Amino acid sequence: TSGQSDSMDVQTGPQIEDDRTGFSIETLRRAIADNLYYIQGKFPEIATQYDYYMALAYTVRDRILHRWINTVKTYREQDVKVVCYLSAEYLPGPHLGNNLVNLGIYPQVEQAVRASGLDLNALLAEEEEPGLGNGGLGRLAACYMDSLATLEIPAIGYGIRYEYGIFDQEIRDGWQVEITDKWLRLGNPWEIPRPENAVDVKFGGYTESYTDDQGHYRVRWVPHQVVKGVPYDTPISGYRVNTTNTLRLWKAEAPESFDFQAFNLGDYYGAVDTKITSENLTKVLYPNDEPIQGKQLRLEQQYFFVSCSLQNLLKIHLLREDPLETFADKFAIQLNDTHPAIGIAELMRLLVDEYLINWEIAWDITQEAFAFTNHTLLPEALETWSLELFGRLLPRHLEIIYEINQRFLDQVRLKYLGNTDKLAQLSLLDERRGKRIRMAHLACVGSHAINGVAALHTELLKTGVLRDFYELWPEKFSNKTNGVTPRRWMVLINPRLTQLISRNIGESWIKQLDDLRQLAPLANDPSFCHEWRQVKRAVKQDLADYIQTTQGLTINPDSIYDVQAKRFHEYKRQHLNVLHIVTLYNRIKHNPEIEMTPRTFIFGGKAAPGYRMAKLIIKLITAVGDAVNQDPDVCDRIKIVFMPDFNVTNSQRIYPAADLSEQISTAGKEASGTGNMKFSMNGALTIGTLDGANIEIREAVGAENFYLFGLTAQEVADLKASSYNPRAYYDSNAALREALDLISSGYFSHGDGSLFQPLVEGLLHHDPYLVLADYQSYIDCQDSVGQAFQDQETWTRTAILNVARIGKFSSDRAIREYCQDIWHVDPVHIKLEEYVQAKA
Ligand code: B1H
Repeated sequence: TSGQSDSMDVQTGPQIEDDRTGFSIETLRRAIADNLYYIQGKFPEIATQYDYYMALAYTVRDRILHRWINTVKTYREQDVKVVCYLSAEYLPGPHLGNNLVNLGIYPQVEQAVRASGLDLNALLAEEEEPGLGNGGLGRLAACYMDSLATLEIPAIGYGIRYEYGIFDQEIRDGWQVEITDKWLRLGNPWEIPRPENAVDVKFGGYTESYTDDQGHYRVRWVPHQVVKGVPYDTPISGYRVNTTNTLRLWKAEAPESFDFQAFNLGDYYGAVDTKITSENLTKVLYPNDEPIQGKQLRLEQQYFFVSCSLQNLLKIHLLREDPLETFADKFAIQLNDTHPAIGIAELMRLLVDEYLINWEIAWDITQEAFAFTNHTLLPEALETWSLELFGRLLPRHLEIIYEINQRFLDQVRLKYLGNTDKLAQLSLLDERRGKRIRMAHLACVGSHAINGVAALHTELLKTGVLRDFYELWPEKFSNKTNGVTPRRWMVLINPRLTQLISRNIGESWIKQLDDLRQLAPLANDPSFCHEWRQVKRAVKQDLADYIQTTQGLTINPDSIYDVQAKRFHEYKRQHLNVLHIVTLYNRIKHNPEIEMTPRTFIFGGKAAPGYRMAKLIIKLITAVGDAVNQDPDVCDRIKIVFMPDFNVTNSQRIYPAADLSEQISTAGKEASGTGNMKFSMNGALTIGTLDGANIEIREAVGAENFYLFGLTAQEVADLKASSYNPRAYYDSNAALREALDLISSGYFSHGDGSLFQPLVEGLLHHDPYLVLADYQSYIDCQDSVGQAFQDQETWTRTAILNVARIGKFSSDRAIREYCQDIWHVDPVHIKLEEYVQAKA
């Protein structure tokens, strides 16, 4: 497709410029005023900034709707193949700014807002982001939705409309406190409810068999409860194309009929009760990143949104008057980890029980339709459900899983005659530890494609958790290294850098990120390097101003901004970073005159509310900060900042300002990481281990432009196998010993030597993530970072080369690979019908 004519469509717009589609500054200004009056019901004298935000949001939404309707219409008419992304989490971030970028109307809107006597940045700041995810997995889904639309791929994202998303984090007395996220409190201008497309979802009860008219044996599921799923649609616009895909999120409600039944029986409270318990289903997101919580409500959420989505797909398919046999030619369903893997059993149930298709045909359709992405190797994150709980909630699905398993194991038996170990290892049922269903096994058996999210991760899947499946079906496996969208993570959040780049190499890189390569020769151009440094300096000043206003802390924009921003988890090793800080602090205390490159250590991230060690690490960071930031001996050579409530909105201030990106997980533990890519795109250098996508980033930018330290995944495995003794590192390393002793002594906890004991004792006696083993290598590497920063010219050159070579990590590249290798879908160009015609 030609990008040229696409943008022409957008720029020219319809012939008739009316208040709902026009792009001129005057039309936009009038539309905002109109929406303030007719949507918010306010006049300027009493309107708040939020009212104006809403008026503007609706103004932008109107312009999107026109494209959205054309998109849906085109998909319907052209009978195209559609990607269906099933994910329990989405972290799209604030919509307004992103839509302005993608529609190409940022400058016009800025002026229209100014003409209304307002400031666009102030209005953008009013938006509450939908925090419908925990971390990388949910954000990846959002980046993929952006790339799908930008590449003009027909796609629907299905998920859950949690009423309360990920909690807001506050820091009180240095500890994390969780605050309920009431993101819908003031309304959501980006969603359109579609109650007419509601579907029923069954739970509990029992199954019974019957013989149909033709004498076929059939099964019927008699549920104990029915919940209604109501879809709420949000438009996802592509960059400078008309394609606008749908993010369809399901809300649980009580079916009306149930209320009436109970009411007629005089059980008014019972009826209200049904309503309450139904609505509980989509009330709140489970806030655990990685370790899954095997709670009944969580399984209910998973089944609820998957059943709604698959029923919806079948309805669309039949509306198009396509025969069921062609279902997999029209839909490619991607499972974002195992959270929606129950979809495999649900599609079988719908086809076999409800649409009366025979098992073999239904199974072919299912396997052809589904594909599965694994996102973690951590054993505590591998989903299993007890047979007891599962059978009570989904009795029919349990039978279907037994049937799938029996047929699968029959096949395995033929291949591995007499090998009962193989059968036990591959089975969908884990017979040890009290009979559990292995969701990853269900996902593998029911899918035609299985992928990991970075090269190392995929290799470890093939030799580790999924090795038996790899041996059985090597052709199903492939790697799809993650990517992030440069529209949000460069253009939107770093306008200064964007302008500098585009002024020098044009704008093609925004859609073809590999074009950033044209920057490489400019790394040797002193005036370009000078401008680059000015941009970085200005962005660092912005963050310093923000930290000054929000926390009253002064930081030095000429210091190294050394940033670790991600969920708190022991495997991500924020405590290794702290050991470095305490080591530097000890050096200063021993020798106050010591030469040291000034550093500002910036942390951000949430801990799961029940994860005590992660919360203690947050407390340690703030405690060390309290001591070090005050200490006159330090003379501002070290500053520690904890930025509360790390979410998409707040992260957007952080990535552009970083000099150094901390990617220091224990090798083999971080499946990919995506923050690593966002930092690099904005010109930070990485200090990291050979883990996840770090390895590929290092290959892309060049080993000489990347700060590598630590054990390899193989060395980690070997060391753990040979009875690792962390205490030996403590005994033999004076600086390490001193750092740990200072923490134990109560120096950072008002003399309370017990506070950080669990942390220090854990490191000395278990240290499952090899913090002590990697300590010295990390310190040495950090020393060379400190040295290198002294030479600003070389540092800048390295930063430019990082950006010039980061093209691979665009989510556009990742999505193109999924389209070619797994989904077999093609772009569909959306032409913009004239508005008047479209309405008629
Ligand atoms: C990732 C999760 C995850 N992997 C369970 N697994 C969850 C697992 O609520 N739960 O139960 C929630 C999240 N998240 C992350 O996925 C990886 O750790 C990152 O390395 C990776 O970059 C990201 C996207 O692939």
